[in-house]
Amino acid sequence: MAGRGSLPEGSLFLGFDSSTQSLKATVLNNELTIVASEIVNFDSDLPHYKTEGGVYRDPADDGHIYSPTIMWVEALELLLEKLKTKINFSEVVAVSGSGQQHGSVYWKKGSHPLLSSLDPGKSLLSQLKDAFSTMDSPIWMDSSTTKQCREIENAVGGALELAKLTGSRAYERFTGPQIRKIYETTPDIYEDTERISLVSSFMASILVGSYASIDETDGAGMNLMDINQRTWSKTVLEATAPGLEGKLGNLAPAYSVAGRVAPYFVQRFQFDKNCLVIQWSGDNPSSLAGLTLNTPGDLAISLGTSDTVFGITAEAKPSLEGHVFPNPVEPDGYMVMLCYKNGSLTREDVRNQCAEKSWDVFNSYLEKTPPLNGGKLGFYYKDHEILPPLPVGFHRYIVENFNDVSSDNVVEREVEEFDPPSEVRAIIEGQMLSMRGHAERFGMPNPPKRIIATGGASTNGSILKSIAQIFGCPVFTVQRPDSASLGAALRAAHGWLCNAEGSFVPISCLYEGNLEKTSLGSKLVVPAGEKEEDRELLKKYTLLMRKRMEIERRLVEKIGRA
Ligand code: ADP
Ligand code: XUL
Repeated sequence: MAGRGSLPEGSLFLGFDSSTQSLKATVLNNELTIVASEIVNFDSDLPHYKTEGGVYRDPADDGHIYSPTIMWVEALELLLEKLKTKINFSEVVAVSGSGQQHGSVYWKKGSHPLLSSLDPGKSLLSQLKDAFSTMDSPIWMDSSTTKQCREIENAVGGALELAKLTGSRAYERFTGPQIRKIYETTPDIYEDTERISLVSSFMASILVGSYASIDETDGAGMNLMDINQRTWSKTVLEATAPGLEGKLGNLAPAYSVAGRVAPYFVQRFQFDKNCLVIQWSGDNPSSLAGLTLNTPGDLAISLGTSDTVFGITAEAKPSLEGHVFPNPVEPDGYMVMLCYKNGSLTREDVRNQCAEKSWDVFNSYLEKTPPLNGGKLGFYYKDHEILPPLPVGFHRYIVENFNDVSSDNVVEREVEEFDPPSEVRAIIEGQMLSMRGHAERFGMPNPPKRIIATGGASTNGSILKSIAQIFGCPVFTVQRPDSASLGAALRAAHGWLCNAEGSFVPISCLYEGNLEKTSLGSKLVVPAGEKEEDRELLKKYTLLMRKRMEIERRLVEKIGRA
């Protein structure tokens, strides 16, 4: 067996990430080096579901966005099939995973016996297709529950009270409001549900062949968990739907064991029968683990389907903006996070409209336009935005006189359109200015000591350059942009070690003093500008950021979701 911090020779740790557009896997060996990775893209590998970006948009219900639950099951089978040509599953000693946060799955009454006696001679798909009380899983992109959000907030004494209790005010995508909508609009489905899983605990349930607990970190994305006690809050449960606690099961820390892998996977894929399944958690929390984010001055920016900004903190200080979740790799600390819906898909739209559907052209436009974009400020909401709560729409302004930093005369005028290169710069600068403004307002480090960028768009050096200029700090990346599945593999190792030691062990024990030799080390990609002209530029960005926050506030007052 392993001594403290060491993992058994020849062992593998498998991490999944069930995200919006794909299911990914990363495999680490006992030296924490990546030995394999694989992906199933929902649209292209499972075209029969006819999803776009992994989701369905309901034309009859504005903001209702969901995914077919069973697609995630089929994706898991396909990914395991692909992966078995690359690794020997019998060497895997622990598996974990991450899921897109907030999305939920509704197990039909009587499904547990089905789940716990899967026949290895048959596909998962054929056996689980009738196990759900609804085939549609609401996901994080959904914004159709504003009414339920207000109902829940009012029932507990207001938005701030709910934030203090659960770590966040009510958000449309959070699972509690989603459950309440199902209870209110389709009570028969609610009634017919014996267990509600998150995407994370759903996938863990399949792997252990029994209902897995919701982990405390992803559980904090439901508006149902007491953030200080890490137990379900009776007050909010009552405000959400009757009889809910029984449908949720227990909570568990993210580093605890969900169970041993089910016989189905032992017989069909030759997993070892002692292989542990460590609780799955959310994708952002798993990224936090994968980026080895453990310094309060560091900030992570994830540019995936959603854009998120997150960091760690010792104390929970929830407010009306942003989210507080338990740190997934520590028993006491917290992670703080901001989330944007208009991330990569909205950038892709602008790229397709203005830059010949090519990231190279997009980047050449970014490079040929000057920083600050001549004061052109854009707000691009292809989907109803989360932060700020604004509806679909593009808004463009030109800010004048901001070159004189001391001027009180900084005014903006609204315009219809920008030329294509300016549009490209405006969507990038706009998002980074918004992140900086909101991060400061939420009490995140200002300026950060460094930013670690991750997610699909973090491979884009031109975007990273803008981040460094706007935040005024160095930008780092890790070896691979899919830090969520990497983090899940690392969490699998962490959970395995905690289990072997019989008590909690800090995750840093796995890599301390050795990080650069593993696949987890980060590298500097854009240094902070140290010249006088860089400092001048930063001051101007600060001014533009304030202006942007002011325009945004007015937009929210005028057209925001109440
Ligand atoms: P998910 O949230 O599904 O895990 P990913 O982190 O895999 O998403 O990111 C996928 C996104 O990355 C795609 O939608 C794509 O727009 C974006 N992307 C990929 N390459 C680039 C690039 N060079 N520049 C900007 N964005 C990119
Ligand atoms: C976080 C959020 C998104 C999803 C995307 O609150 O809604 O980042 O986790 O997968």
